[in-house]
Amino acid sequence: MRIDVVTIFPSYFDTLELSLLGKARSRGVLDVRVHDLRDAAHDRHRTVDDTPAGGGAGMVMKPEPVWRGIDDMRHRYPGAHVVLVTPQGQMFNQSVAEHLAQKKALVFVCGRYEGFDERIRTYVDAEYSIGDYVLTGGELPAMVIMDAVARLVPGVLGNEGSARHDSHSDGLLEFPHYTRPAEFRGEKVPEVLLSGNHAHIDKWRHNEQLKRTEERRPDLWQRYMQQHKSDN
Ligand code: 9D3
Repeated sequence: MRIDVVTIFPSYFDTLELSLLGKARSRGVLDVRVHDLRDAAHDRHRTVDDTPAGGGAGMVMKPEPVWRGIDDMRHRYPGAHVVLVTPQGQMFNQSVAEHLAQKKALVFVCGRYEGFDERIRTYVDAEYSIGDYVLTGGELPAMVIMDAVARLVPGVLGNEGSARHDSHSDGLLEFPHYTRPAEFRGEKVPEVLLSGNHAHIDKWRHNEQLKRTEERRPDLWQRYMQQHKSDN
């Protein structure tokens, strides 16, 4: 998979080398390139922002450099899926991650200031937010999305099985995990997990998933119950 990022803070992305993305990059499974949006600004001061039309506080990302940045990416990768990262976007979640993981080339355009000039939305394929809280820019959200997407790309994770067993991929939270010692400060590992009876263990884990999801995530629980109405 090829991922391009357009940002006015390229150095934010230096830490990618340390993550699983770094390993995937060194193995050649993933090719991530970060571009400075200011390179697409053609004035002497490399201006990427301007005052809001109609007045008001803050600054707005100018359309020309952002458009040039996107256009440049589209020329290099004609099939690229261009994503604008903004608080107004569709909520990013695991199904979006699975959708994006099918793409051969992704471009993330990160915003700063109050946001993009509205006219730039004509030139992108999708727009995502990572949640209802206020951050300072789109860089961290782009990294969050990249991490969630990249680990679904075959060959990125060492263990190909673990991506498929995610909580959220079946719509339930994970069952509780334990390791040695069998007793820690008076708390025992549930006996069933030491029994060696795998049918029994699977049943226990699924039941724990259901209990935990009902208790902590009524929203997920409702959806799961809707989808599994006729199961028994
Ligand atoms: C006070 C009005 N704000 C809109 C909610 C302005 C504003 C706040 C923060 C405009 C841009 C930003 C920077 N945030 C992002 O670019 C961003 C973001 C976020 O803040 N939260 C969750 N997901 C995302 S994706 C991009």
